[in-house]
Amino acid sequence: MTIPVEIKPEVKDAINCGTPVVALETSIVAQGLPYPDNLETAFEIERTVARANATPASVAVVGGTIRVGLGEPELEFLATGKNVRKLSRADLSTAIALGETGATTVSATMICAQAAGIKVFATGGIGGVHRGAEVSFDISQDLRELAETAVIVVSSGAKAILDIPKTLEVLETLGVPVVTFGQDDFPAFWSRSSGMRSPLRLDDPETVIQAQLAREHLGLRGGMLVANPIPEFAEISIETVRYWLADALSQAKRQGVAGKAVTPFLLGAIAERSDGKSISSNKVLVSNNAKLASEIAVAYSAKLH
Ligand code: PSU
Ligand code: MN
Repeated sequence: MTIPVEIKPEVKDAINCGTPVVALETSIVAQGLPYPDNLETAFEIERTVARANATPASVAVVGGTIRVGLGEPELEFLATGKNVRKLSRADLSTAIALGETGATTVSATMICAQAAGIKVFATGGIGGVHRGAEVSFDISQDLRELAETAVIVVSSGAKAILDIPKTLEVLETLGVPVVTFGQDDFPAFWSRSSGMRSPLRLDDPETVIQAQLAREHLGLRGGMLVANPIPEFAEISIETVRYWLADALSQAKRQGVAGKAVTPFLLGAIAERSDGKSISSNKVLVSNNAKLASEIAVAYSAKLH
Protein backbone atom coordinates (compact mmCIF):
# COMPACT_ATOMS: atom_id res chain seq x y z
CA MET A 1 0.00 0.00 0.00
CA THR A 2 1.30 3.46 -0.81
CA ILE A 3 0.20 6.42 1.29
CA PRO A 4 -2.03 8.69 -0.76
CA VAL A 5 -0.38 12.13 -0.70
CA GLU A 6 -1.45 14.61 -3.34
CA ILE A 7 0.71 17.68 -3.74
CA LYS A 8 -0.70 20.67 -5.62
CA PRO A 9 1.33 21.14 -8.85
CA GLU A 10 2.73 24.59 -7.97
CA VAL A 11 3.77 23.31 -4.52
CA LYS A 12 5.38 20.26 -6.08
CA ASP A 13 7.31 22.45 -8.54
CA ALA A 14 8.52 24.68 -5.71
CA ILE A 15 9.66 21.68 -3.64
CA ASN A 16 11.43 20.10 -6.62
CA CYS A 17 13.14 23.38 -7.59
CA GLY A 18 14.07 24.21 -3.99
CA THR A 19 12.19 27.50 -4.01
CA PRO A 20 10.62 28.62 -0.69
CA VAL A 21 7.50 26.77 0.54
CA VAL A 22 5.51 27.26 3.76
CA ALA A 23 3.07 24.66 5.10
CA LEU A 24 -0.13 25.89 6.79
CA GLU A 25 -2.52 24.03 9.08
CA THR A 26 -6.28 23.92 8.70
CA SER A 27 -7.58 23.08 12.18
CA ILE A 28 -7.45 26.81 12.80
CA VAL A 29 -9.88 27.12 9.86
CA ALA A 30 -12.24 24.30 10.79
CA GLN A 31 -12.09 24.47 14.60
CA GLY A 32 -10.13 27.52 15.71
CA LEU A 33 -12.01 30.46 14.20
CA PRO A 34 -15.68 31.07 13.36
CA TYR A 35 -17.00 31.68 9.82
CA PRO A 36 -16.30 33.99 7.95
CA ASP A 37 -13.13 34.98 9.87
CA ASN A 38 -11.74 31.49 9.33
CA LEU A 39 -12.02 31.62 5.53
CA GLU A 40 -10.74 35.20 5.35
CA THR A 41 -7.78 34.14 7.50
CA ALA A 42 -7.05 31.08 5.35
CA PHE A 43 -6.91 33.27 2.21
CA GLU A 44 -5.03 36.07 3.95
CA ILE A 45 -2.25 33.77 5.21
CA GLU A 46 -1.83 32.29 1.75
CA ARG A 47 -1.55 35.80 0.27
CA THR A 48 0.95 36.81 2.96
CA VAL A 49 3.17 33.85 2.10
CA ALA A 50 2.92 34.60 -1.63
CA ARG A 51 3.78 38.29 -1.05
CA ALA A 52 6.86 37.15 0.88
CA ASN A 53 8.05 35.19 -2.17
CA ALA A 54 7.16 31.72 -0.92
CA THR A 55 4.56 29.18 -2.03
CA PRO A 56 1.78 28.48 0.50
CA ALA A 57 0.76 24.86 1.11
CA SER A 58 -2.35 24.46 3.25
CA VAL A 59 -2.72 20.88 4.47
CA ALA A 60 -5.81 18.70 5.03
CA VAL A 61 -7.08 15.18 4.46
CA VAL A 62 -9.72 15.06 1.73
CA GLY A 63 -11.56 11.79 1.10
CA GLY A 64 -8.73 9.80 2.68
CA THR A 65 -5.98 11.53 0.69
CA ILE A 66 -3.41 13.79 2.33
CA ARG A 67 -3.53 17.04 0.37
CA VAL A 68 -0.58 19.41 0.48
CA GLY A 69 -1.68 22.65 -1.16
CA LEU A 70 -5.41 23.31 -1.26
CA GLY A 71 -7.60 25.28 -3.61
CA GLU A 72 -10.42 27.67 -2.77
CA PRO A 73 -13.17 24.99 -2.84
CA GLU A 74 -11.38 22.81 -0.25
CA LEU A 75 -10.65 25.76 2.04
CA GLU A 76 -14.26 26.86 1.71
CA PHE A 77 -15.47 23.38 2.58
CA LEU A 78 -13.24 23.24 5.67
CA ALA A 79 -14.43 26.70 6.74
CA THR A 80 -18.15 26.03 6.33
CA GLY A 81 -18.56 22.26 6.70
CA LYS A 82 -20.40 21.02 9.77
CA ASN A 83 -18.51 18.52 11.92
CA VAL A 84 -15.27 18.60 9.94
CA ARG A 85 -12.93 16.25 11.82
CA LYS A 86 -9.98 17.58 13.79
CA LEU A 87 -7.05 15.37 12.84
CA SER A 88 -3.96 15.07 14.99
CA ARG A 89 -1.12 12.51 14.82
CA ALA A 90 -3.33 9.76 16.25
CA ASP A 91 -6.15 10.36 13.76
CA LEU A 92 -4.29 10.49 10.44
CA SER A 93 -4.10 6.75 9.79
CA THR A 94 -7.76 5.97 10.39
CA ALA A 95 -8.84 9.05 8.41
CA ILE A 96 -6.86 7.65 5.47
CA ALA A 97 -8.16 4.11 5.93
CA LEU A 98 -11.79 5.28 6.17
CA GLY A 99 -11.55 7.80 3.32
CA GLU A 100 -12.49 10.66 5.63
CA THR A 101 -12.11 14.41 5.30
CA GLY A 102 -10.61 16.47 8.09
CA ALA A 103 -8.58 19.49 9.08
CA THR A 104 -5.05 18.97 10.36
CA THR A 105 -3.69 20.30 13.66
CA VAL A 106 -0.07 21.26 14.21
CA SER A 107 1.04 17.66 14.83
CA ALA A 108 -0.68 16.20 11.75
CA THR A 109 0.39 19.12 9.55
CA MET A 110 4.03 18.62 10.59
CA ILE A 111 3.82 14.94 9.58
CA CYS A 112 2.30 15.82 6.18
CA ALA A 113 4.80 18.65 5.61
CA GLN A 114 7.71 16.31 6.30
CA ALA A 115 6.23 13.65 3.99
CA ALA A 116 6.07 16.27 1.22
CA GLY A 117 9.57 17.64 1.89
CA ILE A 118 8.53 21.00 3.39
CA LYS A 119 10.68 22.33 6.22
CA VAL A 120 8.85 25.43 7.46
CA PHE A 121 5.32 25.72 8.81
CA ALA A 122 3.30 28.64 10.17
CA THR A 123 0.42 28.51 12.66
CA GLY A 124 -1.18 30.71 15.31
CA GLY A 125 -0.31 29.00 18.57
CA ILE A 126 0.72 25.42 19.19
CA GLY A 127 -1.11 23.14 21.58
CA GLY A 128 0.59 22.43 24.90
CA VAL A 129 0.05 21.43 28.50
CA HIS A 130 -3.43 22.44 29.62
CA ARG A 131 -4.11 24.07 32.96
CA GLY A 132 -4.99 21.33 35.44
CA ALA A 133 -3.06 18.75 33.41
CA GLU A 134 -1.88 17.21 36.70
CA VAL A 135 -5.47 15.97 36.99
CA SER A 136 -6.69 15.79 33.37
CA PHE A 137 -3.41 14.58 31.78
CA ASP A 138 -4.29 16.82 28.82
CA ILE A 139 -1.05 17.47 26.95
CA SER A 140 -1.20 18.24 23.23
CA GLN A 141 0.34 15.87 20.71
CA ASP A 142 1.97 18.96 19.19
CA LEU A 143 4.74 18.88 21.82
CA ARG A 144 5.91 15.39 21.08
CA GLU A 145 5.63 16.03 17.36
CA LEU A 146 8.18 18.82 17.72
CA ALA A 147 10.51 16.22 19.23
CA GLU A 148 9.94 13.73 16.40
CA THR A 149 9.44 15.57 13.13
CA ALA A 150 12.00 17.81 11.45
CA VAL A 151 9.84 20.84 10.71
CA ILE A 152 10.30 24.40 11.98
CA VAL A 153 7.02 25.62 13.48
CA VAL A 154 6.49 29.38 13.67
CA SER A 155 3.81 30.31 16.21
CA SER A 156 3.06 33.14 18.63
CA GLY A 157 4.26 31.02 21.51
CA ALA A 158 1.67 28.89 23.23
CA LYS A 159 -1.94 29.94 23.66
CA ALA A 160 -2.63 31.75 26.92
CA ILE A 161 -5.36 29.18 27.60
CA LEU A 162 -2.53 26.75 28.39
CA ASP A 163 -0.20 26.35 31.35
CA ILE A 164 2.80 28.05 29.74
CA PRO A 165 5.44 27.20 32.39
CA LYS A 166 4.51 23.50 32.18
CA THR A 167 4.46 23.66 28.38
CA LEU A 168 8.02 25.04 28.37
CA GLU A 169 9.12 22.35 30.86
CA VAL A 170 7.77 19.55 28.66
CA LEU A 171 9.45 21.03 25.58
CA GLU A 172 12.71 21.13 27.52
CA THR A 173 12.27 17.51 28.63
CA LEU A 174 11.69 16.54 25.01
CA GLY A 175 14.82 18.43 23.92
CA VAL A 176 12.98 20.77 21.58
CA PRO A 177 14.75 24.08 20.85
CA VAL A 178 12.36 26.87 21.82
CA VAL A 179 13.52 30.07 20.19
CA THR A 180 11.83 33.44 20.53
CA PHE A 181 12.35 35.72 17.59
CA GLY A 182 13.71 39.17 18.39
CA GLN A 183 12.98 39.40 22.14
CA ASP A 184 13.97 37.77 25.44
CA ASP A 185 10.50 36.92 26.76
CA PHE A 186 8.45 33.99 25.55
CA PRO A 187 5.19 35.32 24.04
CA ALA A 188 1.68 34.23 25.03
CA PHE A 189 -0.32 34.27 21.78
CA TRP A 190 -2.46 37.44 22.19
CA SER A 191 0.18 39.06 24.42
CA ARG A 192 3.77 39.85 23.54
CA SER A 193 5.11 38.48 26.80
CA SER A 194 4.05 35.52 28.92
CA GLY A 195 6.11 36.88 31.80
CA MET A 196 8.49 33.93 31.28
CA ARG A 197 11.90 34.27 29.69
CA SER A 198 12.35 32.34 26.49
CA PRO A 199 14.79 29.42 26.73
CA LEU A 200 16.59 30.74 23.61
CA ARG A 201 16.50 33.81 21.40
CA LEU A 202 17.47 34.37 17.76
CA ASP A 203 17.21 37.57 15.73
CA ASP A 204 17.36 36.57 12.10
CA PRO A 205 15.74 33.95 9.84
CA GLU A 206 19.11 32.81 8.52
CA THR A 207 20.27 31.65 11.97
CA VAL A 208 16.99 29.84 12.57
CA ILE A 209 17.45 27.65 9.51
CA GLN A 210 21.13 27.15 10.32
CA ALA A 211 20.17 25.89 13.78
CA GLN A 212 17.68 23.40 12.36
CA LEU A 213 20.21 22.13 9.81
CA ALA A 214 22.80 21.78 12.58
CA ARG A 215 20.27 19.74 14.55
CA GLU A 216 19.82 17.45 11.56
CA HIS A 217 23.57 17.14 10.93
CA LEU A 218 23.97 16.03 14.54
CA GLY A 219 21.52 13.25 13.81
CA LEU A 220 18.95 14.68 16.22
CA ARG A 221 15.35 14.05 15.30
CA GLY A 222 12.68 16.68 15.51
CA GLY A 223 12.06 20.29 14.72
CA MET A 224 12.11 23.67 16.42
CA LEU A 225 9.54 25.96 17.91
CA VAL A 226 10.00 29.56 16.79
CA ALA A 227 7.92 31.90 18.93
CA ASN A 228 7.05 35.14 17.19
CA PRO A 229 5.47 37.89 19.32
CA ILE A 230 2.20 39.40 18.10
CA PRO A 231 2.66 42.90 16.58
CA GLU A 232 2.19 45.63 19.19
CA PHE A 233 -0.83 47.25 17.54
CA ALA A 234 -2.87 44.03 17.87
CA GLU A 235 -1.67 42.99 21.33
CA ILE A 236 -4.10 42.32 24.17
CA SER A 237 -2.70 42.71 27.69
CA ILE A 238 -2.15 39.50 29.61
CA GLU A 239 -4.34 40.81 32.46
CA THR A 240 -7.27 41.26 30.08
CA VAL A 241 -6.75 37.77 28.62
CA ARG A 242 -6.58 36.24 32.12
CA TYR A 243 -9.84 37.95 33.03
CA TRP A 244 -11.65 36.50 29.98
CA LEU A 245 -9.98 33.15 30.48
CA ALA A 246 -11.16 32.73 34.07
CA ASP A 247 -14.77 32.73 32.85
CA ALA A 248 -14.00 30.49 29.88
CA LEU A 249 -12.27 27.92 32.10
CA SER A 250 -15.07 27.74 34.65
CA GLN A 251 -17.61 27.42 31.83
CA ALA A 252 -15.59 24.52 30.36
CA LYS A 253 -15.46 22.85 33.77
CA ARG A 254 -19.20 23.21 34.38
CA GLN A 255 -19.97 21.73 30.96
CA GLY A 256 -17.46 18.88 31.37
CA VAL A 257 -15.59 19.75 28.16
CA ALA A 258 -12.70 17.32 27.57
CA GLY A 259 -10.27 15.94 24.98
CA LYS A 260 -10.15 17.45 21.50
CA ALA A 261 -13.02 19.78 22.31
CA VAL A 262 -11.10 21.76 24.96
CA THR A 263 -9.03 24.07 22.71
CA PRO A 264 -11.90 24.99 20.32
CA PHE A 265 -14.26 25.52 23.27
CA LEU A 266 -11.91 27.88 25.14
CA LEU A 267 -11.08 29.84 21.98
CA GLY A 268 -14.82 30.21 21.25
CA ALA A 269 -15.66 31.28 24.80
CA ILE A 270 -12.87 33.90 24.78
CA ALA A 271 -14.01 35.20 21.38
CA GLU A 272 -17.46 35.73 22.86
CA ARG A 273 -16.18 37.36 26.06
CA SER A 274 -13.89 39.66 24.12
CA ASP A 275 -16.54 40.74 21.63
CA GLY A 276 -14.44 39.43 18.78
CA LYS A 277 -11.26 41.25 19.80
CA SER A 278 -9.48 37.91 20.37
CA ILE A 279 -10.39 36.91 16.82
CA SER A 280 -9.05 40.04 15.14
CA SER A 281 -5.80 39.72 17.10
CA ASN A 282 -5.61 36.04 16.21
CA LYS A 283 -5.84 36.94 12.51
CA VAL A 284 -3.03 39.47 12.81
CA LEU A 285 -0.68 37.12 14.63
CA VAL A 286 -1.19 34.25 12.18
CA SER A 287 -0.35 36.49 9.24
CA ASN A 288 2.67 37.82 11.06
CA ASN A 289 3.81 34.23 11.63
CA ALA A 290 3.24 33.37 7.98
CA LYS A 291 5.52 36.27 7.06
CA LEU A 292 8.35 35.15 9.35
CA ALA A 293 7.95 31.52 8.23
CA SER A 294 8.30 32.72 4.64
CA GLU A 295 11.52 34.57 5.49
CA ILE A 296 12.90 31.38 7.06
CA ALA A 297 11.82 29.39 3.98
CA VAL A 298 13.56 31.97 1.75
CA ALA A 299 16.76 31.61 3.82
CA TYR A 300 16.51 27.81 3.52
CA SER A 301 16.02 28.01 -0.23
CA ALA A 302 19.13 30.19 -0.56
CA LYS A 303 21.12 27.38 1.13
CA LEU A 304 19.89 24.85 -1.43
CA HIS A 305 21.18 26.87 -4.39
N1 PSU B 1 -3.59 27.97 16.60
C1 PSU B 1 -4.64 28.82 16.50
N2 PSU B 1 -5.89 28.28 16.58
C2 PSU B 1 -6.07 26.91 16.66
C3 PSU B 1 -4.96 26.04 16.74
C4 PSU B 1 -3.73 26.64 16.71
O1 PSU B 1 -4.47 30.04 16.38
O2 PSU B 1 -7.21 26.46 16.65
C5 PSU B 1 -5.13 24.53 16.80
C6 PSU B 1 -3.86 23.90 16.22
O3 PSU B 1 -4.24 23.09 15.15
C7 PSU B 1 -3.27 23.10 17.36
C8 PSU B 1 -4.52 22.68 18.08
O4 PSU B 1 -2.50 22.01 16.91
O5 PSU B 1 -5.27 23.92 18.09
C9 PSU B 1 -4.23 22.14 19.45
O6 PSU B 1 -5.27 21.32 19.84
P1 PSU B 1 -5.11 20.36 21.12
O7 PSU B 1 -4.95 21.30 22.26
O8 PSU B 1 -6.41 19.58 21.17
O9 PSU B 1 -3.93 19.49 20.87
MN1 MN C 1 -5.68 17.82 24.31
